[in-house]
Amino acid sequence: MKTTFRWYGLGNDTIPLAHIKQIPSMTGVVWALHDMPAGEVWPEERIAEVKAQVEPYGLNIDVVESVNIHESIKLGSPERDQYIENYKTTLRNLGKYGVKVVCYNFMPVFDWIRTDLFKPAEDGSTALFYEHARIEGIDPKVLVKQFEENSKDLTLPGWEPERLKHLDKLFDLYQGMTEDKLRENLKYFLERIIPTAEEAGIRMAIHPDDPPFSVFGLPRIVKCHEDFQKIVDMVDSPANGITLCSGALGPNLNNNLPEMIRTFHKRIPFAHIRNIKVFDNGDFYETSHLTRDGSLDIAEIVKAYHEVGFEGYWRPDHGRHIWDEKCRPGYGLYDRALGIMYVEGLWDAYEKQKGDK
Ligand code: DNO
Repeated sequence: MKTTFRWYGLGNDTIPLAHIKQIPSMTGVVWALHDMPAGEVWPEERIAEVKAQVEPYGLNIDVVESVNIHESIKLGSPERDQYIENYKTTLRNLGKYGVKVVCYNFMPVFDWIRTDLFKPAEDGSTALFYEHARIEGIDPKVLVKQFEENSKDLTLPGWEPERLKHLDKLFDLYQGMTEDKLRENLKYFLERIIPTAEEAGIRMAIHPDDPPFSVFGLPRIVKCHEDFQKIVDMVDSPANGITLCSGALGPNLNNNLPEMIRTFHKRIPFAHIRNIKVFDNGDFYETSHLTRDGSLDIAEIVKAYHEVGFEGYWRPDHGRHIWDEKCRPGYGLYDRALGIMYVEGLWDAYEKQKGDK
């Protein structure tokens, strides 16, 4: 599998490309034009610019996370066709510069949701945290305000001001939206863009809902094995794929990640590997990648990828904030680099075991 690292772009990330390159096994950055509003065409010049910044470090730009989906596509409203055309143009533009995988999500209104960005742990580190009791009954606008105050002036992916400006209106538009209707809208989108993705040499990879259950009454359709089956069946093409994110699926402990990997590996171009600790009441926080630190068996997950001969891209996911690092919530250098060494170590051990047999 090919190791990658999420990077927010020059001037928008605390981590220099030179440092990313020094992480053992590193092949490329996972990037996006974070300032592009959902629905707009990504101009070729901007894509070329990122490529020119990254390649001198011996890193590639093969994976984009994310090209966000305009809300009209999720809602199935009449303007969606124009936004689908724009999406296709973006895919063609990305394909021209060698992009191979585009990660996206289909979560209404919000992308991922947490209640704390810097929750202190006993060892003095901090990490992202989700607390059920604080979500229940809270006005989403209050949560957004807290996020803005705590995110240290950085725009968080999926929490772009543009998206959140019209929160009340958006919630109104989703009144009556069921999982089935949302699924139909995803199918409509996939049927139209997958042929373009194929031509552009791109594999689309839908990211699971994070957390994998309904929040604020909004429907969720990418949360478990059955949901993935429905999605891969919508358009039967390798270009219609999945980002298998262990941390997003993990809060539902019934999600059997090794089994999902064995079932869907041919449709997984991109893997996110991270651990979380889930409490009995459903709260969870993000731990180190070590199996023994969290509720997910990362060693089994990596074993499953090894067994199926996974050759796709993977990245460590949200890390804790350690060693006093000042960084984007979840996206520091140190803990994610440690995560990579753990996962690569497991991989080597399985590889060696295979040789010994
Ligand atoms: C947050 C991320 C998400 C993820 C998108 C993928 O840290 O896990 O924003 O990138 O959901 O489309």
